[in-house]
Amino acid sequence: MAEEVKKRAFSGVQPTGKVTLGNYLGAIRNWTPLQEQYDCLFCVVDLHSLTVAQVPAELRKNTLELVALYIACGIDPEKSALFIQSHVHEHTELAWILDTIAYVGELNRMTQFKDKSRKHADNINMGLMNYPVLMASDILLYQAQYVPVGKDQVQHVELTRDLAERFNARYSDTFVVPECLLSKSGSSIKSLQEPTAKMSKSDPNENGYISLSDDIDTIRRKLRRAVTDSDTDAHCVRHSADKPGVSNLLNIYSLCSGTSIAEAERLFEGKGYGVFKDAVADAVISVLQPIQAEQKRLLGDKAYLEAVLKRGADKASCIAQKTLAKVYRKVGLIPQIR
Ligand code: ATP
Ligand code: LTN
Repeated sequence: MAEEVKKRAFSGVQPTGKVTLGNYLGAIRNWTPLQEQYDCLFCVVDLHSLTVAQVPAELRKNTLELVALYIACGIDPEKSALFIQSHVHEHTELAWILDTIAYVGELNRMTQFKDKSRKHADNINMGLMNYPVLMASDILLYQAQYVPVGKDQVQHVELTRDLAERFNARYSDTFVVPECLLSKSGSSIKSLQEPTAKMSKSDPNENGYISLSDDIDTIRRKLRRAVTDSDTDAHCVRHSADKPGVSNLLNIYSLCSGTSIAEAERLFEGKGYGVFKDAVADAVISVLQPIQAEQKRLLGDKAYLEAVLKRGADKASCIAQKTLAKVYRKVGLIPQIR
């Protein structure tokens, strides 16, 4: 009997700074269940990180820590390909071809490019502008149908779709046109200090985010300090648009404890923000503690991590080579005789 061909899913996180609870609840956590259904590739996108200035030794450390974190969060290297983007050179090669069909105007309009240009006004480099094209290359190289990401990446996936369709129209059907997979409540976790902005690992205010490596005391302190809303019913734990701070905490509580928002509202009725924030901290700690312990254990076993990365890159390369060869042929490049 012919083996059923599984659809593919691809995603990645940059090894910059500290991975946040937003990255976990919005992206990484949602990857694990996909492994049962799809042929998954999960990548540490180190080349993307270079678009903002990095300290080389820190980048190396962050990259390995992120690999260990993926596994600690439930990515199973037996089921999914786990690899580092720079280990598969086809990513940058395909990005060049896609560059030739991407318009400066559309890249200029990308929200993340505009945000990062504002934040790093002294370093608005070509890589920063090209970032979404490299991301499109990551996805299209593997003919991935699904891309599980947080809300802030939807625009980039839409550009990826546009590039795939443009290439297919110009050179005949080549790429699978991918779709975003968004989790319902985790797709946009907000800053603890500014609950209308997303929780971001590059936030200069460390109290705005919970890092996956924060210890118990830090997690409690940050959640106690979280901005709640100053309204008349100041102690009413309720999810609503006029209470962005409390709603964000309720979201986090619900995702970490498995309790529905409505149930949580009932649970904390009349209890006040202090009790509620402590309960959110307990829920977050119960999720993060086992992940931290497992990540630490894995980082002590470099040989295992290296073997995982080698296997992951070998599997990814096999697929990437096929797609790139097809693309080179379609655009009219002559294959090298070997
Ligand atoms: P930076 O702050 O440097 O822009 P980041 O925190 O956005 O980084 P990325 O590596 O760019 O982190 O994102 C990794 C994944 O995490 C993406 O899928 C992104 O959509 C998701 N993500 C990031 N922040 C959040 C958030 N606050 N809520 C939900 N998902 C998020
Ligand atoms: N831009 C993404 C990271 C990223 C990515 C990808 C996500 C790079 N390449 C491919 C999904 C698929 C971000 O989260 N900032």
